[in-house]
Amino acid sequence: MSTFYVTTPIYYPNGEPHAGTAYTTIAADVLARYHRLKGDEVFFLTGVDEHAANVYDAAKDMGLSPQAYCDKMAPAFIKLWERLNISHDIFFRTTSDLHKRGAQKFLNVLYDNGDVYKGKYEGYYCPSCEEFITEKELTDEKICPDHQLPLQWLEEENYFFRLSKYQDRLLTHIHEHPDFVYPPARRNELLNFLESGLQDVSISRASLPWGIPFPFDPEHIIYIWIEALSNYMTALGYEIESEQYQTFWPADVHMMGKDIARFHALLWPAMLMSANLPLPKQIVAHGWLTKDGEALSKTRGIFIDMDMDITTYGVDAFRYYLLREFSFGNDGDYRPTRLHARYNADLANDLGNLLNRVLGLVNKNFEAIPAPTTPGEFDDEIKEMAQATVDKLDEHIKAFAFDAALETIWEFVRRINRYIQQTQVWTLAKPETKPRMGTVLYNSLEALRLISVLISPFIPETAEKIQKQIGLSEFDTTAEWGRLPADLTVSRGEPIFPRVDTKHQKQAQPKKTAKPKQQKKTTDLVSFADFQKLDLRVARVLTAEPIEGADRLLKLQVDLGTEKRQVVAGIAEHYTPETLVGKQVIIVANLEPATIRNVESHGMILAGSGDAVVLATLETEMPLGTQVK
Ligand code: ME8
Repeated sequence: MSTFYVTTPIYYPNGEPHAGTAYTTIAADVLARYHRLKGDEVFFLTGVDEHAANVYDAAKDMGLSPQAYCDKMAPAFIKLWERLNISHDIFFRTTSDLHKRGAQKFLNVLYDNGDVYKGKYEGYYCPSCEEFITEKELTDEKICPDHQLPLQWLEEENYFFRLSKYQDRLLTHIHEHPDFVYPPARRNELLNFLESGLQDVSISRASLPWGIPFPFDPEHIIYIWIEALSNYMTALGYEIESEQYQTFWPADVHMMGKDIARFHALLWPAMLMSANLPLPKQIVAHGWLTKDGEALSKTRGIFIDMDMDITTYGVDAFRYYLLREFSFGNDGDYRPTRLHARYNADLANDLGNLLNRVLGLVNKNFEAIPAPTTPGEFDDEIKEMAQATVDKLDEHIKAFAFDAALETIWEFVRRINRYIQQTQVWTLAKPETKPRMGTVLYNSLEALRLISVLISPFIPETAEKIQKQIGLSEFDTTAEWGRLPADLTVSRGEPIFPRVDTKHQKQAQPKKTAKPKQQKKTTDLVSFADFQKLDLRVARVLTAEPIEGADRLLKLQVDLGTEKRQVVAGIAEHYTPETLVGKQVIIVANLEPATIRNVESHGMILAGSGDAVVLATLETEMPLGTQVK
């Protein structure tokens, strides 16, 4: 069996965990769950980095001992990971004895191999980065470039690690392993940094009150980054070379933000080279989450209110949004309005409504899931697309392209919505077409089962809900077509993404375009500005019914994504109400309301109008509310 070992950074517990730390941890969770799905033996580590100076200071501010402070903070992380459905195998703390003994052993090995020596160090130090600032980075103001906080001048006798000795080997390794650092832009940055020359690093701090003592000189404390990085091995049982350590080291993926890529891609591998140990396979550094374009900052009060968003939309919507919206290697600006829009369009509409419609039709027409006895048009295409989706997903996950992975799954979701339309399955209830109806519904449910498997690493709660509603008693993880038994009793189906009405909804509505300037008109031509006044939107017909005493009219309820409307349409001679339900249409959304035969109409549906009347629609389905230009 293949193994897969993935880690997050161990976070400083000098404050509560926040959306940035959640982002990394959710991404690592997706990898862990995906590999479990594929049958790999997975180990997923997260934890806290407790011996930091910032932790010591925070404890002092609270009047607690550093250990008591850490004991108080660790549960806050565990609680958030539980809420976010993180499936870690270990929550590791660096104040554990297992870590302390392992870190000391590691240092002894570096020392025995001749890579640790004593020297004098002086320089400007940033207590927040826990790092000396290089000459190149130093400004006249002596401010940390990352934290914008004053630097401290430090002078002391330290132990040093011979990092410079490994410069060439590191260069060779990165050149020979193009996938070692992801994304490529970060790799290039590191190569540039490496080529400009590495200096030895100080790895001890004299007489600090908080930390792990040097094994061969207890007056010194091990520099936090040295012991912190070693956690990835000490947690596995490096100290006694346990079976777990032998099974999982080296790590497959160290996941982190771009701020700490250099420690992981240069310092950590150099230490492992010194200890003659195998290097982690990939260092994956994602971009920075910002809020309204600004860096998150406790001091400046810029933060993402994930608690509110999770309470409003649910954990899965939060996980989905983070991974679907941003390209993983790049920075991404968090916007609740976008979360709202994705919730409505992708989750509630594309996926939630699909499940509801299919379950509704099965319940109405069959006792249990019908057998697929009657193949027909589009079936083979659907099956082929299912397999192609599984394959593409694998490629995207290997490339850490979580957004593309989700888009690939959603292309399949939308294809199944179209399959329902193309087969007009709701019209097939007559005895002669019922076997075909059963087959289309079976295929749609099997597609939904497969979709639930593919989304399970990203939104595990939803995946389980879908399978339960389909009637599966145990979660079926097979990503292959044709597994669904034909006799299951499906449930009535609660909406898996109930409509959310919040203040975001208003903000989520597309901005009205600025009032265009008046232009001179000719009698036959309409100016572009006039045309722009039309607000044309994609909508879906929810219900359709005749209007008493008006043979040509139908009363429709349509869904625009952000709101529902009643519209009267003169299409009754050309469409029966049943064939309209579920169809995507284009509506003029800013038409003055009118009362037609005592029925209010809030918009107009576009249709080709000649001898026949044919509804205008888009070539493929698009999110509800999309503007048509
Ligand atoms: O650096 N956007 O811990 P830390 C995205 N203890 N990710 C963010 C983020 C943001 N705005 N802010 C933080 C440390 N992160 C060390 C690690 S590992 C051996 C030691 C995430 O609490 C991102 O993963 O400062 C970043 O790398 C990490 O939190 C830094 O966490």
